[in-house]
Amino acid sequence: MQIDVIGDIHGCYDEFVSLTKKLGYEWESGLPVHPNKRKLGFVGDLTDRGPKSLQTIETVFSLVENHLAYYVPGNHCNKLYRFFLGRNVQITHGLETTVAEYEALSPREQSSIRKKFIHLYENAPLYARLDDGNLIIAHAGIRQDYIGRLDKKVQTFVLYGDITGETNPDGTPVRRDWAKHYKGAAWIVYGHTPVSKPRIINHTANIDTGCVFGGALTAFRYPELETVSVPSSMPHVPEKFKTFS
Ligand SMILES: [Mn+2]
Repeated sequence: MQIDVIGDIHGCYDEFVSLTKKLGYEWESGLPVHPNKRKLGFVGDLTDRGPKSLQTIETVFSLVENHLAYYVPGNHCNKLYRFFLGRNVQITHGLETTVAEYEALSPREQSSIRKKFIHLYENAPLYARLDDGNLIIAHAGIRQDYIGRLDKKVQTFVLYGDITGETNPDGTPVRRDWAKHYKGAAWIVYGHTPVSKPRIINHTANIDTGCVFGGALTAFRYPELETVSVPSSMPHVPEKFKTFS
């Protein structure tokens, strides 16, 4: 199969459109369609902080419904899902921008987008195993020995990364560098931790190049194993980008 996996969009819809055009997708139908029948993949975190979260949901929903894309959820998707279910979630960490877009809609439009997102989320796998297991898309990645499992431990890892439960001095969770120790043959394509350049090691590719923090939006092309990026229009927030030793 041929697929272009897109990193964390976080409402940066205009960059998403630019990236798909750079990858050769055509928008005549209102959706990005590739003349060579390539598909799109999404690592999750479609919404929050950026300007066009709801338009991003609309487009990804339609792509998945039309079998043009694969989507797996991120931690921001999980929180938005719980918000749409009416659960008592904190409207923080960027969710406030998505909620503000939502609250500006008419009740009818609210109902439409809420139903679409709930449908998208409830029908998404925790992570996607594609190309006979040679390609895995998982929001924060996945350890080799977790592949095939769906239990709570794996859910936490896939949505939040290899967290220790401790926090850094700046309040962010401590995340272990699982990719450094990955020894599998399958390619793991993921996002979640913003990096200034795509980080490709040991058949893992972190393609969250921090678009919403002024970095870039990146795609990983499979089976070519190449990345393609477009610059962000957002202000640059350098402290949001992780560096690895
Ligand atoms: Mn995330």
